Amino acid sequence: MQYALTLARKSPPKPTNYRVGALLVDADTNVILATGYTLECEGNTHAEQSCFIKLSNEHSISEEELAAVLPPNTVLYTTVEPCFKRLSGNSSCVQRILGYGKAIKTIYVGVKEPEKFVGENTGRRQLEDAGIKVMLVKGLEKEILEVATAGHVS
Ligand code: HJL
Ligand code: ZN
Repeated sequence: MQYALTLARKSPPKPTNYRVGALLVDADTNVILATGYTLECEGNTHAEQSCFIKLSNEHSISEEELAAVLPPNTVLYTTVEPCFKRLSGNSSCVQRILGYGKAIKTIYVGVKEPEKFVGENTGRRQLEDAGIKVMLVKGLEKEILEVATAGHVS
């Protein structure tokens, strides 16, 4: 989670989103499969989405095919819980993750999403209903939120 926070700090501040850092890890070997931060990849990209895009590109497959190359014990670390809805109307990271079936087994989350943009994030429930574990990691909330909201007007 410390590393995810370091990644979040690389994201350019933008008043209408959160600056988030994320990584995909093979929990069996502790190998980092991909890292990402908000707006890292081209376009209006989220941190988790950037991980998915970068790893798919590495394997020369489409983002939708990613599950095929994920190890059996893949976990996702993200400073802010995966979005369930986006003001921009782009597909949410929860939808993307659900699209991979149970390829991602556990998601470690640094903070729940503040209710500023899209109200209560109901994504956790959807993920858990699909058999994906969502674990809140305590201890870095203050730093994560400071980084996430840098550049916000209020
Ligand atoms: C997560 C990110 C990111 C957010 N959440 N988990 N990772 N930026 O990289 C969630 C927030 C959306 C806004 C605006 N932020 O980003 O709800 O413009 O950023 O599609 O709803 O939507 P867009
Ligand atoms: Zn997202």
